Amino acid sequence: MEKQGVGITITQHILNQQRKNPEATGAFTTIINEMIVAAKVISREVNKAGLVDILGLTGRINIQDEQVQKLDMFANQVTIERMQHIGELCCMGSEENADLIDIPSQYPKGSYILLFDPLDGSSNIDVNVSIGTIFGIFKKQSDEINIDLLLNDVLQPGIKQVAAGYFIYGSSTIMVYTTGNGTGVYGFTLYPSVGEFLLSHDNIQIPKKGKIYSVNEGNYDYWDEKTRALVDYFKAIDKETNRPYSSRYVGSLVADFHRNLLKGGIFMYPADNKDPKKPSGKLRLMVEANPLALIVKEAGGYASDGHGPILEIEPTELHQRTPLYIGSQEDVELAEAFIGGSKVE
Ligand code: FDP
Repeated sequence: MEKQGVGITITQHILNQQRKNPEATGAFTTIINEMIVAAKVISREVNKAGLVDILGLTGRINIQDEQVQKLDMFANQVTIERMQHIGELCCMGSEENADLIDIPSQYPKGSYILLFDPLDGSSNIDVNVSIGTIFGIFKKQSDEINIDLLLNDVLQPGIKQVAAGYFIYGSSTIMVYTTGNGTGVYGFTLYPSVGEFLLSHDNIQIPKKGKIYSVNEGNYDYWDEKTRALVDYFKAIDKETNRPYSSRYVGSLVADFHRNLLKGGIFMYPADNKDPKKPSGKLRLMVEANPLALIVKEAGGYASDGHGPILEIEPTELHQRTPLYIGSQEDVELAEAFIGGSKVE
């Protein structure tokens, strides 16, 4: 008989996953459901951004020394407001806030930590290119409740994330998530007519080797020789190794990552000497690299800082940056060989 329903909704999917884990308490379902509400609100604002006076800069500079755009602030505020009341979080960390965000005293606290980048790729807001929200969830390790003392619980290596995901606000709104531990990666598309995220990408697997490299090549002269040699390698003609690769770079991490996750290839934001304050490149470990690293690992790919797995980095600061090489396993291992110096062309 033909299916009359709308397909598998995200809530149905999470509940099914939860039932497979006898220890699951339902906390995760609550967290994800509320993230979805926040994302739907952000998606609505992104879609109407061209119509109202919400585009453009606020004139404020954020903790990362970058200009904050109005929609970034909106997305940050919506996420904090939606997530603070659910009773499952002990604190949050956002790319937009210098310090950890406490849960107001009128709400109960839980044992999970939510780290997020509310609007990644924000320099693309004004030009209708896809942007997104990235998030990772950790479980608190101690019994601490004082916000000033919770940082140690937050600074866990990415491999300890209990879940990670992202939303893309593009030609359609998509959510991709994993709960780690071999449970797989799933993608859902928001169907505006029913207002639900429906399963559209079941058990995503990234090809072992791709044909795309994604990097801001305008930084070429700021890179060291090993990084330049790697990019030169991808561009060189060689039939046997299927080169040259194609270059694709939107400049929105979520959008570039999502394309390569589905098609294969490598995204990189290498270390550079452009700004002495950011010797490890531009991307943040806790709110960008770690969540995407867990997703790519679950999809059969790999994420490295050029020397070893992103997921094993022991963080020392909430806003620390890291070089990032992420995507198809063989391509990222090749990048490591170049950056580590064992491969020279
Ligand atoms: P944005 O500054 O527009 O928010 O992390 C931020 C980020 O975008 C990533 O989404 C993107 O991959 C990268 O920076 C783009 O940086 P470049 O402009 O230096 O290429």
